[in-house]
Amino acid sequence: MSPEGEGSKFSAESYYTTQPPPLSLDHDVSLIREFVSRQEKEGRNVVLVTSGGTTVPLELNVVRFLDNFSAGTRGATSAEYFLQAGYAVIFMHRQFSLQPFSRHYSHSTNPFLDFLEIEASLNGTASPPDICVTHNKRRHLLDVLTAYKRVQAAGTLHTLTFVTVNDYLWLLRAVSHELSVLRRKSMYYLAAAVSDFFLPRQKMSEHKIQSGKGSLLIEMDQVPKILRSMVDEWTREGFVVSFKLETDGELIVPKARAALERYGHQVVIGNDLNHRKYEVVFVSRKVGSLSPRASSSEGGISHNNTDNSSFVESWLRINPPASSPVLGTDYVKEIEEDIVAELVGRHEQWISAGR
Ligand code: 9Z3
Repeated sequence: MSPEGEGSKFSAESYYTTQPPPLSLDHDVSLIREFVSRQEKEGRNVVLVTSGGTTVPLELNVVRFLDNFSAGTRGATSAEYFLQAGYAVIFMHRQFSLQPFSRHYSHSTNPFLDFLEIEASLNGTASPPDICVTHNKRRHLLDVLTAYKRVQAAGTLHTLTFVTVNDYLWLLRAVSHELSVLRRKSMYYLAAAVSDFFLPRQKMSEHKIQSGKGSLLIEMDQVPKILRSMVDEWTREGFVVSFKLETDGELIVPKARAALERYGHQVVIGNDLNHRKYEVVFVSRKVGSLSPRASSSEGGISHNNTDNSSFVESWLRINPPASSPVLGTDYVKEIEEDIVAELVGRHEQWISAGR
């Protein structure tokens, strides 16, 4: 989402020394610590999934803010597939964006009142009418509910919320520190759509910006590129996967390569805003081509590998559904199933390479 060019005024370090942490940070961190330590004892790999958009408030007493399109589908869907693959998941998402399991019944796609029925009470009995699930929706609901209950019983999902880009940046650093004790057994799956621009606390108007002056001019600062600190300082050999979103398809691969070059992490998944549900590209270093931290592994997707010196691209595609999916009838393929399967394989190789 970012334009290339001049460096940001804020380095990661100066950002954290000048912008205030969210009030709930310490509490959130203590819960994460407990979660990570339990998963470590139980021998699980843990993935941090970030999901949804971030807001940029324009006032301290916030009336207006800048936002973006992300609904959190990618993150919520991927979290389910990671859980299915045996991972423990820290699901760090934008408040009110989609969540694993409940996403199947969001108010816009499948409003839950539409698949519940009232069963009339039997003749002659005084009992109140009962509720049941519409017949052709039962199979799907049962599958979702079974997976949800299994995850609850195993205690493998921990959710955290953010709203502003500031909340996001503070949480990301703190969670990364906590997760770094797992070293190679940790994965970072950065699917949230993070604003590239923000208004530093020091430049914000305390009260609602008044409209009396006519037009409004606001100059925002660039959000610091925290991936470098994340790779070099916050995580210790964790497997880091970032996403690159573009609206011009031609830019995806060059931008993804540039990000790998700059930050030295393991994988960039490139996607186009309008095709993101059916097509993504994995960009990584070729085996033997060393990143600043270590060598990364090459994946096994078999679609058009295009070489450019030290990078390899692997396209992943699924067929768009012929029409809108109807809940409870046909199985609908989700690209996240294949994204996660591919990453789980690469992460296994990453873990083995460290032994
Ligand atoms: C993505 O590219 C995600 O795949 C989407 C998912 C946000 C497109 P939805 O939530 O959409 O399912 O509606 N996320 C990362 C986007 C981003 O901001 N990346 C930054 C960039 O491209 C770098 S980390 O510069």
